[in-house]
Order: sequence, then C-alpha cells, then structure tokens
Amino acid sequence: MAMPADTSDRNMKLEDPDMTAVRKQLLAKYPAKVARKRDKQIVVNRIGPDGTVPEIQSNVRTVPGLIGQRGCCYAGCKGVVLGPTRDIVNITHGPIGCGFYSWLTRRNQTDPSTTADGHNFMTYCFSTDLQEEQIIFGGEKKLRQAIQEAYDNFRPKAIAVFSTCPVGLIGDDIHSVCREMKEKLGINVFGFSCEGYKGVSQSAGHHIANNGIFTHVVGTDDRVKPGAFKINLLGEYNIGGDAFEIERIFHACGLTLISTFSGNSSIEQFANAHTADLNLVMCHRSINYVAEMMEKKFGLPWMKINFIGAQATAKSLRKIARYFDDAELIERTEAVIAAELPAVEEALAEIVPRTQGKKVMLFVGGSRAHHYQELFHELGMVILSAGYEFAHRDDYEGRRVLPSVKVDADSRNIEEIAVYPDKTRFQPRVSEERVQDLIAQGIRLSDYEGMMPEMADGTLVIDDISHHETEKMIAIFKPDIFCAGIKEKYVIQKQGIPMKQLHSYDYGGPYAGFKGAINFYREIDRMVNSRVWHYLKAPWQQHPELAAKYACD
Ligand code: CFM
Repeated sequence: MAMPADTSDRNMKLEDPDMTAVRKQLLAKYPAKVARKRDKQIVVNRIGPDGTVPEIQSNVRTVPGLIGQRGCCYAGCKGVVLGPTRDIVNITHGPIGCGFYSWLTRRNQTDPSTTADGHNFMTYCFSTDLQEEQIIFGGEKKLRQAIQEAYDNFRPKAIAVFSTCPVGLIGDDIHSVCREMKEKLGINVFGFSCEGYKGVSQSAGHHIANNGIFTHVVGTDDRVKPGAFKINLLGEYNIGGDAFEIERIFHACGLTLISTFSGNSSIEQFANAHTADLNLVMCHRSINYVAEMMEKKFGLPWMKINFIGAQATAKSLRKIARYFDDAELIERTEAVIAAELPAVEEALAEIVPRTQGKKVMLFVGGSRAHHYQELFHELGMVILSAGYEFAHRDDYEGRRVLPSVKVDADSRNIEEIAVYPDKTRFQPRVSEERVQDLIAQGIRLSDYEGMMPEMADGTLVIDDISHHETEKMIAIFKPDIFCAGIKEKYVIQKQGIPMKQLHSYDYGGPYAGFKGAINFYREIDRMVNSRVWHYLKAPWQQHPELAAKYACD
C-alpha cells in the first residue's frame, strides 16, 4: 500500500462529534471561577482560510486544586536538557528527595564508547543531601565539599549544580561557589538557579538550562572538526534510542553531526557547536532559546525538522539536503530514502487495515503531542483531541503569533539574556538572497507551524489537561488509544483503554526515523487490537453485589 503523500490533517474537517457540546460538558462540573479559567484553555480547532487558528491560553499557572500532568522547573533543567549529557557530573543541590526521585527516570540513552575517555555519569545520583542544619545556616559550604568530592572521585571534565526549591528560599549563592570551584579545580563548573517553583512548569527550566549552557559552554572550543555538511541537532534527547536511529540516517546521508542538544551527547560537543553550518530544531519548546542565541551570536541559521514519522523524516532530510544545495548530498539523501521506505510501506500495508479509523487522543509535553500525530496519520488513525502540558501559544498556533504573546509576571521571572554578534566569530552562513531562494522552494528558516494548523478542523485542543477532563474525555469518546505519561497510565488502563506513554515509550523505542516508525506501527497495532481486557475478570464481574463496567465496553 502506498503511503499518502501529505499526512497532515489540514483542510480536513472532523464533522462528528460536536466538540462545542463536549467542551461544555468538560467545564460543567467546575466552580464558576475555575470554569472561566479553563474556558480559555479548551478550544475547538478552527482553521481560517489563511491557516489562522483560534487563540489558546497556555503557559499560565495551573488552577490550584486541579490535578495536572506538569513537572517542575528543576525537572525541565536538570532532567530534560542537561540530564542526557553523559560526561557532566550533575549535582542536585537540595534535600535528597529531588535528586533521588529524578534519578534514571527519563529513558535518555547514551553511548559512552563514542567519547575518548568513556565517561558516563548518568547512572549516578549526586546530591548535596541538605539537612535542617544547612536550611538554617546555609548550604554553600556543603555544596563546596560536594563539588570537591565529586572531582576527587571522578575527575570529570565539568560539574553542573542544580538548585532545588529550598536552596532558592534560603538564598544560597550557588553561582559564586561554582566560580570559586572552577578556579580552584581548573575544570568547567557552572550552576543553574532552577528551583522547582520557578515559572509555571518545566518549561521555565528549559529556558534556564538554555541560558546556562549557552553562557558557560557553547563557543568555548573553536576547533573545527573535519567533515562536510556540519549540523547540530537541537531538542532531541535520545529517549528509547531515538538519537541512535537519527544518527544512523545522518551518517548514511553523509551529514556530519557536530552536536546534539542533548541526546547521546558529551560536553565537548556543546563547546564547539558554533562551528556547524546549520542548526536543526526538533523539539522547539525545550531548546529554541539556544537556536536563537546561536543565530544572533554566531550567525548560525536554524531550521525546524521532525524525525517522528517516516514521511516527516523523509521530508526533513530533503529540507536539509536542499539547504546545503549540493548535488551529491541530494542524490545520497534520495538514495537513503529510497532504500528505507519499502520496509515502511510493507509494514503499513500489513498493519493499516487493522488500525485504520481507530481513535486517538494525545496529551504530552511541549512537542510530542504534535509530532506523534504524524505516526498516527500514517496508521490511518483519527486524532480526536490533543494538547500539551506546558507548551506556549506558538507551539499551538505557530510562530507567527509570537509578537502577540503576552509576557506575564511568571515569564518575566525567567531571565532573557542579551546576546550580540561575536566580534570575531559571527559569520552569517546564508545570504538574504539565498534565504529568499529557499523560501521559494518552500523552506522557511527560523520558523515553524504550530500543532493546531496541522490538526483537523473541529478537533478539540486542550492545554494543561486536568484529571477530571481526562476522565470525561474517556467516558465520552472511548478512544482506541490514549497517549500521555506514567502519572496517567494506570488510571486510564484500569478503564480498559490502552494507554501509550509518549514520554518514556513504555520501555520501547526507538520511534524516530524509519526503523523507529516501523517499531511504533507494530506496537500501536498490538495495543489497539489487543483483547487483554476481555481475558481478565474484573471484581464486578465476579461479585454480583458490585456494579461497574469498563469505559471501553
Ligand atoms: Fe521536548 Fe522532550 Fe517534549 Fe520536553 Fe518532556 Fe520528553 Fe515530553 Mo516528557 S524535551 S517538550 S520536557 S520533546 S521529558 S523528551 S517526553 S514532556 S513532549
């Protein structure tokens, strides 16, 4: 079976059911004040003639009392952006809980054999283990000791320090301790004031991480690595081995990967990332700040790509080849696509008859709720509703709305660092003429569409979905599969609805690239066609005095 050429839902219309009525049902049980707030964050998608979509409120505080899916600022900084780099010792400065419970919970994989020294500290948990004494008298001394101890034991190239909530409250100056230890030890030591309470979600932590890595690491090594067509891959974190599959494809195409922020990465890659020719942005939400700062300081352009979905992967590879405008590269890229697609098509021919028309809902993070729609479209499945946990309006509506995004007190709290062209190293990679030429070929640099313009008209878009709304949506639609994270997983499964974790991949993956897409098709096929619930006897089926039923019945 041939795959549809355009897998986007644009120009499609979801006629049935009436989402306006569903929306009302979601809000019905809320107190008036809560309903008023949620009202702005639950939107029926409408695609205007010029591709415009309705405004959705996002990146604002979760209404107190509602159970949401979000994580904290520390999670976004230490866990998401810095966590996947193998050779930085990451010390959590705070009570032991924050470090322990964030230890190895995200499935970012790494391959230490690709670094000369083989360092890999990701399997360790470093914490200053703050006690009451430090909360009262200050924790800087203990932090200094922890940095020294980590250095003595491991001799790492770099040490990073992450503040948790109590550290911000007591006012430890982690940055001066880091400066002092950097001087003393002669290695890079830098800190992040990423106290969990900052901002409204992990999104604040992404921004803080971007600022820190840009200030302290990017551009500290000017050595130019050999190779043609040098790229950085931004916003790819190697969950379940995604980056390995993408690296395999890059290698086959003849692209030279200078750095990945930050899946399967080493600190040395960040240090000379500025020597690349192009930044590819995968997860815009978590890393756009680095892309923009590198463009301003070093003249490095960036381009949005997506390696989730076989067609999206092929499209992204073609965009990269056209940017470099090299006949040999274009030819090699086409050869790679031609070699990879038959297996994809073969898998789809077998699976699509079983998945066609099945209903999906996905509520994940800040980019996957969008990217994974590609894979579901390839399976012929229908997206009824989607939303992000912590994305901003541009992730929903597209970058064009950026000038109209209101900056509130919570966002103002996160530092915007001033960046200027580097006096000696700023080097624009493309001329204005070339930019226009690329636009004429349908390739826009420094831009991306949001999720909503690529979803069908009439679908329901929900920001920061609450537990109550999740249960309602399941009861109303009985979707064939619901995608979210571990906190939602078992509540949903207990209702008889298959639940796919799109954060950790349920111990599976990779799902990126061509081989990843095939993995995904097979798993979703297995999940939506499984009859596992029918083999179990629920308590109410064994005890007549109990009255209940599965949501899927
Ligand atoms: Fe980017 Fe991510 Fe995501 Fe994200 Fe995340 Fe993640 Fe995610 Mo979980 S960086 S925004 S903060 S793609 S950890 S790898 S799956 S919520 S959609």
